[in-house]
Amino acid sequence: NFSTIYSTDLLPTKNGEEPTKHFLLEVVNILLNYVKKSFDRSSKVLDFHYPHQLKEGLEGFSLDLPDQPENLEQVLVDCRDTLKYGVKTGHPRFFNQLSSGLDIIGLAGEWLTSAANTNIFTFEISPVFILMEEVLLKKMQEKIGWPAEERDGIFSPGGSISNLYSVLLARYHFFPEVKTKGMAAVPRLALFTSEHSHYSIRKAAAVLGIGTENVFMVKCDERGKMIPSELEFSILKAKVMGSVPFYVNATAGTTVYGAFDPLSEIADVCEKHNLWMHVDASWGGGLLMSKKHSVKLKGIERATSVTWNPHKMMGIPLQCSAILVRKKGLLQSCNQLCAEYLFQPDKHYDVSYDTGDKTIQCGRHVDAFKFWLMWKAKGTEGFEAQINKCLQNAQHFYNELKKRDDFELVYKSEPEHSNVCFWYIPPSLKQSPHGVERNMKLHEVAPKIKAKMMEEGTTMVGYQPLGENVNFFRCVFSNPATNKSDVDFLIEEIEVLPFT
Ligand code: ABU
Repeated sequence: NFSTIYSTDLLPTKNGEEPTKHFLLEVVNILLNYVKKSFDRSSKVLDFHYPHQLKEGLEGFSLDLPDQPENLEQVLVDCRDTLKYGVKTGHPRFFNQLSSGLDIIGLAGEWLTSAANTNIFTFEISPVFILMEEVLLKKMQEKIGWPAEERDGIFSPGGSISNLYSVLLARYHFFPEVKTKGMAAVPRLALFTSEHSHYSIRKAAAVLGIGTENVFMVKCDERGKMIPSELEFSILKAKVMGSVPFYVNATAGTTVYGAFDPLSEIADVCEKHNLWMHVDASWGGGLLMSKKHSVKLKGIERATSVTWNPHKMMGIPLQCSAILVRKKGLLQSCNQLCAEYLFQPDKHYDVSYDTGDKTIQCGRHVDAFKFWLMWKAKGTEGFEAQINKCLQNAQHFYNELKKRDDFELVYKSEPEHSNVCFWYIPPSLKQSPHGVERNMKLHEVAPKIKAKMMEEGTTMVGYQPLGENVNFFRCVFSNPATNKSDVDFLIEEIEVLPFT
């Protein structure tokens, strides 16, 4: 009975050990139930409620914060309800996001990390985690294929921040005076990324004072891959306009199509024009773990920096992202400010392990441990097997859609990554001639089906327009719990969900 117990009865209160144990065991029970439900195909992916319904409060679940403490019975109800009204991203039928899945070892790693509750800026307070981060960065850089003496890197809070680091480092590499003198000391810069690349490159240009107008969006082919001759054309155009090209982002696994830019050809262009080559492998980096699929990233070893998000294809619990750099010492010189209360140079150990000053943050969450623990538990082969399985699911889905006349694929070639993009063509549109009118109607189909899907809670898949293409579904597979039967379920569900 927790109704008479309050947080003040728990440790470190005297005699708090027993209530603490019972409370935490009850929390574990709630979580175990959630884990079981997440993998149970007869349970829903989500129990959807609109914002106003959640705000109004549901059956004893209120978001309001009290002045008086609530008892632990209520706290446990709040824990249960928070999970009940959330989205089960570990459910085998959740296809909505690039990051999904519920890995038990990863979960244990996250619990342990929270219990340790430390900051990974210095060896002083994170001795074990700092060394684990170093081990992981080394393994990832080995997969990329960089020589040991040139490698550097750091974990960061997500792919967008890792990409921001790459632009920051490239600018500092070419114009180191920017750190002290600011943009007044820098000419008008130009950077290049494909029209299918992630918006974080443009965001980095905005945040860093370069300006989004100085980001050249390079044309892609039908498959969403950057066209190297178009890159070269854009570089020459920028030069004619009086700008100074300095940075190219190539994408290994675009967000929507899952396309891989031709990295070797892009590297040739970068070499020719002396530009920094970054590879945003946030999504595609995981494929480096697979002997079968790593060939899709051929040329990544020629990049100067790489973003890789293990929280996507490798299934590490959010968040886990790394910026990897092939210029040892650059992160430190670019970002260090030597705060004396943290980074004392006269400590009694090798202070190069105080990695915090390489970053643009001060406090830093430990994202390394859960990743390290999962690698221990699965081995490289375990990651390889789960990634191969996800790509097999995508291939199966693509093959099934191809057979049906009520689905149309957005790009015709086979998936390279685990993204499959498609339109559902309802009976009412089957006979419509292709053209503006049909497109206008088709544009409304995916959002309507998605709304129904969320209300029913049976599955979740994303949609978006892209370029000339009206709204289409993007299905992605990153959850190793998903089987072919779940893929078949999605197809049937889209066909039977009534929408008007
Ligand atoms: N690039 C952030 C994640 C995007 C997605 O899950 O669709």
